Amino acid sequence: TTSIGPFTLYDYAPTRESSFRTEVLHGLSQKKKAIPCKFFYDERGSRLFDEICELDEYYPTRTELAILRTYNREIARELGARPLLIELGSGSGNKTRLVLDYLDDPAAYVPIDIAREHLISSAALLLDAYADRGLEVLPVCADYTQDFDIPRARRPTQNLVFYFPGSTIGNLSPEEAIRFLAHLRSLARGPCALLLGADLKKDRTVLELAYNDRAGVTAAFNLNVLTHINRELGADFNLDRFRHRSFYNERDGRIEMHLVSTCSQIVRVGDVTIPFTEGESILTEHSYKFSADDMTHIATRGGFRVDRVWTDEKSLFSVQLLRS
Ligand code: AVI
Repeated sequence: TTSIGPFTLYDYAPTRESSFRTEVLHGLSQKKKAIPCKFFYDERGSRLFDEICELDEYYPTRTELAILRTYNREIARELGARPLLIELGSGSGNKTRLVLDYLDDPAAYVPIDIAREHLISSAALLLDAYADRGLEVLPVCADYTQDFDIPRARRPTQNLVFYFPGSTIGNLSPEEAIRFLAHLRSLARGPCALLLGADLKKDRTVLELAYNDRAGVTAAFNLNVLTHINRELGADFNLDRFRHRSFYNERDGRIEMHLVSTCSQIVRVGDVTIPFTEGESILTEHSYKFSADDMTHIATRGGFRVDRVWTDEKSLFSVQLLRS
């Protein structure tokens, strides 16, 4: 742990550079090239993602917020007394207050994020906002899919609630999602709840528009991963020679985002050369969409059951409460 301002920071973050390079080169050397979607989020990528969340076409953020606003009291009641709220990938924390505000005497708030500066600054804002209620804030800098310990709150509690909004669970494969749920159970070392945002299956035109917005923000977000790699890994991707493509893969129930090479070309990443044929693509993201059955299946195999589901009028998005 290190002391930063008012916080004792629990720090489990790996040295980023080495894993970035290894994972990118591994992905680009596969027969079907891929880049893990977590590398979208450099500073510009995070800003572009925030812009995506404001787009007319991108319904998930807006809809999730509306569901939380409508059902916050009911959700809080379900979460019970003195919960320890552990947010996975807390980011800017704008979905945090909608839940925190209504909780019955929260024991503490534990934001977990890999982006250290972002984590500290949003934790400080939160600490300030809840100063009158004396909320304890215990930030943990970690990749939440990896191992870390849940810090002990000053006020002991048995009521552990993980909070994972935004349908980020959709960016994991079903197998990864199941392993992730099992991982949460082992972190909790006892019964726990998971408040989860999950995007729902729906008409493909609505889905495809959300990932192909007219203003081209999603395209810029997708292409930015190459700029990130150029800068950090000494690569020479030419952004004019790749184009954004995303579509709904009905069979697998997921949006796929790709970067398609518009010509045959050779790209260097440091001292490694990567050949591309014309039309060859790099898979940059999966975004799974869920039916009630999909979620039940994943929950059950991960050692949880679906206890409650809240949704909007059009059934675009859902907030689900899982219990172990
Ligand atoms: C972060 N994640 C849930 C977003 C999604 O919809 O899968 C990322 C995103 N990709 C393109 N637009 C938004």
